[in-house]
Amino acid sequence: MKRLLISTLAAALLGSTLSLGYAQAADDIRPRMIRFGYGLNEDSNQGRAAKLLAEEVAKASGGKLKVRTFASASLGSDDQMQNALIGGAQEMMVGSTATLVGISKEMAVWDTPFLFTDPRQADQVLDGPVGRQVMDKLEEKGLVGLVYWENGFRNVTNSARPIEKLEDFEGIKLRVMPNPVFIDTFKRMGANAVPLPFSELFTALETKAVDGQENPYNTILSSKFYEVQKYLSVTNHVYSPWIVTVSKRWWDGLSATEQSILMDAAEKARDAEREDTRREASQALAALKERGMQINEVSPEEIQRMREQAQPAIQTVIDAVGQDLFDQVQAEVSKAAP
Ligand code: 2Q2
Repeated sequence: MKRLLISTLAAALLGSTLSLGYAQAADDIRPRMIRFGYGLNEDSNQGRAAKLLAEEVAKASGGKLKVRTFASASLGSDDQMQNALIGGAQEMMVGSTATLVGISKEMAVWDTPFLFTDPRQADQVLDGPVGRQVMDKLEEKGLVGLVYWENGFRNVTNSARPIEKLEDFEGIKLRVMPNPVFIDTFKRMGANAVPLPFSELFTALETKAVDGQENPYNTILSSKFYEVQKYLSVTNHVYSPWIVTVSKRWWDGLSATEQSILMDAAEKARDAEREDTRREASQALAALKERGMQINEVSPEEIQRMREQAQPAIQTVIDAVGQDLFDQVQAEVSKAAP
């Protein structure tokens, strides 16, 4: 009996040693250092969510998985980090979906001007099947998308004049994300659209290399654009998602347990981040006014004119993502109508 027990134990031990030799046991957690980069500073909605994600991962892994956060593009711009993930030199990041279109063209579907009218509508579509489908396209390019976070509705700031009507864009040197749809949209509005990575934006505004930019209230506040921009014009011309991505090369070597710890933490951080972002956005206009910005709401009639002017840029989206995906997203948006 005893001998039988011993030999069974020995066989079990041998079995597990052998299988460990080939692949990591599915429920294993190994000590790992995970570099998580992002572009905004620590004291931003992006920074707070990154910190929360790191805390959740530490908690769930008993401290074995250590997410080390790198703020302010200290690991590089969105583009540079994406390539580091693909090559396996960095594990994790959060950045704009709009900066991913050079790698995965389907991401451009979120660049459709005026696609969403309400953040909850965006949540439904992004977290639903079509959002997942677009995200899953990243895998063939060496990235794994975990979740979408909220960057938010974008608004225009500049140092030349308030944008009250379409014609006010004329000749404004406007920094845009390096993204064909954004470039096209703002050229059509009459602006001189200059693509630049976010990490170069503050300096470009400060030195007047560009006159303006467009980003959600939260970023205008946390990146202190109010120090170098006078006018904020409420256009809400597009809803910008952020996306948490990991290196596929690295992800494929994780155990199922490690993967689910990271996924759960990314989701928890997403829910908290969206709340935080919406709360902050609701108070941001007052805060920006206090800091000296001159704010104007663009009238619905002028928004309509801008919308019509931007309409042909939608063809740029369709050319990138295909009519099928474009239509599918439109259908999901109407289903999710607020
Ligand atoms: O204008 C931008 O580039 C921003 O909207 C994004 O927030 C920026 O790309 C961040 O993703 C930087 O990490």
